[in-house]
Amino acid sequence: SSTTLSPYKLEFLEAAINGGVLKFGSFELKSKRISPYFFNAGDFYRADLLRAISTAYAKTIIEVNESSSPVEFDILFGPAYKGIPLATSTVDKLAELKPEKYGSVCYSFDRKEAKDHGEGGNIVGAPLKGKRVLIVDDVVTAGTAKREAIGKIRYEGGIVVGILVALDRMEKLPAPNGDDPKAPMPSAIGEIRKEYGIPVLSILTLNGGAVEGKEGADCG
Ligand code: OMP
Repeated sequence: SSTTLSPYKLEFLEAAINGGVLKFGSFELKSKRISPYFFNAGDFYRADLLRAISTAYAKTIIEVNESSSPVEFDILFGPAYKGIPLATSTVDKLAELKPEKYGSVCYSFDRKEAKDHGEGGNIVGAPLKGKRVLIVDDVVTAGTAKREAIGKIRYEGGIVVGILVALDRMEKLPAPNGDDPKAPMPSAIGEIRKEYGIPVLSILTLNGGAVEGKEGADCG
């Protein structure tokens, strides 16, 4: 296919590859499937890389909210641990790019372990009760981590309005044990959309076949 990426998406892709965040080779996924690439959001630890990803998330949000199907939210939620710097840096970038619209959006994230002393609670940052929450995270493979985050947010009284990931890996759910591993399975992101009735947005969509180069070069 021949698609044109907008400049901010291209800059993000270049930063991810040059910074070693998006690696090519042979990697075992959480689902046990072997993939020709792996995207590790924990590797955006250098200032320029963090800036590249927060800019790409922020611009994706701005673009969606200027489209005919906006995803309005009060709080950007980054599931611990990798989601924490993603959510905090992205609200900062949103306020920089469009202060009149995003100057008062908030961030929050969950604790991995419940705290039973001090201020208590399982959430750090903005209280979720009654607020519209957009989850920001790395990738979706099976959707397990996203389901867990949705559960935690709803438990605190938050309203999950969508999920924003960096990379849509276009993963299919693994075939159940004993089934033909080649049987057609629904997409992991599609299942989340259906199950929760929320949009799942991504900066980039990466198709395994295309990355392996099986489709050949584009002409023209
Ligand atoms: P789900 O939310 O269950 O789909 O889990 C996705 C998780 O897979 C991520 O949060 C990572 O721990 C891991 N992962 C990546 O980070 N990058 C990839 O490219 C692929 C995976 C993976 O193992 O599938």
